[in-house]
Amino acid sequence: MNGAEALIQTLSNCGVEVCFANPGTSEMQLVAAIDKQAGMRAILGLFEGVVTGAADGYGRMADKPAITLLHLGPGLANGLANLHNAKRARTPLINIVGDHAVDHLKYDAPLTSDVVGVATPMSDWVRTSTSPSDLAAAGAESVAAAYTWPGQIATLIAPGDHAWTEGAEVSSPRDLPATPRVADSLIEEAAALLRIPGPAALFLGSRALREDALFHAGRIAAATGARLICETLPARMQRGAGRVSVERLPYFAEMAVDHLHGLEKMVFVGSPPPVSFFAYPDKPGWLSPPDAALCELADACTDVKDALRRLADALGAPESPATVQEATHFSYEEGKLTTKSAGAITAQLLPENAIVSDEAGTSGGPFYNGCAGAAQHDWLIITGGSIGQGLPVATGAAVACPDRKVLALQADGSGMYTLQALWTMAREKLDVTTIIMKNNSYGILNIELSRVGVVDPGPTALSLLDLTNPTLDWVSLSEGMGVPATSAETTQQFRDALAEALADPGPRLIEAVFS
Ligand SMILES: Cc1ncc(C[n+]2csc(CCOP(=O)(O)OP(=O)(O)O)c2C)c(N)n1
Repeated sequence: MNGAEALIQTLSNCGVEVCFANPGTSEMQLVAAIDKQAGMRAILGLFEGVVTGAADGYGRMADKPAITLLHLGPGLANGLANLHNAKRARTPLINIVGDHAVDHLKYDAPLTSDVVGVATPMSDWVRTSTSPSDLAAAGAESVAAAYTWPGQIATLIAPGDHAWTEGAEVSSPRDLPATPRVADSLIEEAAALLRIPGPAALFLGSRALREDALFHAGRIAAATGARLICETLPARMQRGAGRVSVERLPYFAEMAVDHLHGLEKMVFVGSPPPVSFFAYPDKPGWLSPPDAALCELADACTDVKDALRRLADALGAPESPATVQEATHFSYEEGKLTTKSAGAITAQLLPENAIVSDEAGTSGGPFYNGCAGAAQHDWLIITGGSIGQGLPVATGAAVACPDRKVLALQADGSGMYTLQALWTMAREKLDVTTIIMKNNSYGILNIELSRVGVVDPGPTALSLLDLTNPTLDWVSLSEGMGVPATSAETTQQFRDALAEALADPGPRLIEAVFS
């Protein structure tokens, strides 16, 4: 067995089942090894941002790592922006990055680069294999690193000669690291704070937004009257009618400050105190009320469900949670399609147990708000603010959950970063319905331009925020990659197109043109 075969067998023995790949010459042994490995599904992405974003979507939904297979420093570099999002999402994920054979590095051949240097900023764990027999051992360690609660980015660099040399052995799975639990003293501190009368909030993030953890947050709300608020960009949020509902902190700093205004006590579970996304002249960066008492009970790397359950019990909370979401009645005006009507129609038609990948940009509000009281679903958001996440994450989520409908709510500008994901959806016959929010603009940047204080911007500045001349034709782009597509300008057209797409188990795209 060569090193590549030992590595892939080891990863498979550790439970890894999916490889998202965009390989090159230095990864050919690994490609051959994956070919021989029963139980390892290999999926090609036509750009590395698709590969890493798909592994992120898979990890968020499967709660286990997929591997990516990437080509030396440049291939990894192409995938970094979505690894940034995955790192922010605390997704379990393993990158296998090929490199030149060790003896070849001295020649400084064209693809030579500092792979560790490229990997480090967007990885939690980086390791280069030191010998042919070490490659599989490093693979087993990478799995344990990726599973470090709630998830980490592990990057393993595999020199070509370590992959091709015979005589390697499979390495056994490592023990997974234990999940830290919050100390009793902190639970008591948080309970004491919440017992003091006055406006309070539980501020939730990361795994605290899963249904089982939210249940205990709802119990705490029932016992104390505390509001439940969550981070602006959660990795995965379980919501819909019958689940404990949470207020999501607004994006813009001044709105966020208003949202939290008047709170005297805040307890943080799965999230640090929130800060504004960017700094602006004369606007706050720190969003919590200056006089509020802040208690950081449990960070994202601790067992937040356990912390919420123990806090609820310490408070003598009832078994029935507060703030349980009621089913909503959806209404909208017929006629020209707007984000409001499209959001309501989407909420109305949302299938039970759907997964929504939300990179809808400025069009997204009515979809998110509309779906609050819709059928139960998982909502995945762009965690790190690095656009180009939406379609790849939808791809990976569909691979992880083949029995669930995936909806990609995709702003047009962000969609263009990684639209090759449509091809992977078509090739793998993934059950993803994409809705393109066609506003022909970098809409948010038009808003930000005035918020940072630019007055009277000139035509050159505006042209940098505009997506016309030429206008993008998403129906052609999609069909060119094998995904059937249609355009909708009215509520009737949109409703018909969405109903048809949701009834089809394969990929579809709807270009929603808003008035
Ligand atoms: C990797 C990356 N590059 C650039 C940006 C800056 N940026 C933020 S939003 C945006 C455009 C968003 O336009 P679109 O996706 O069409 O959504 P809209 O604002 O129109 O709703 C850009 C370029 C970013 N956040 N991430």
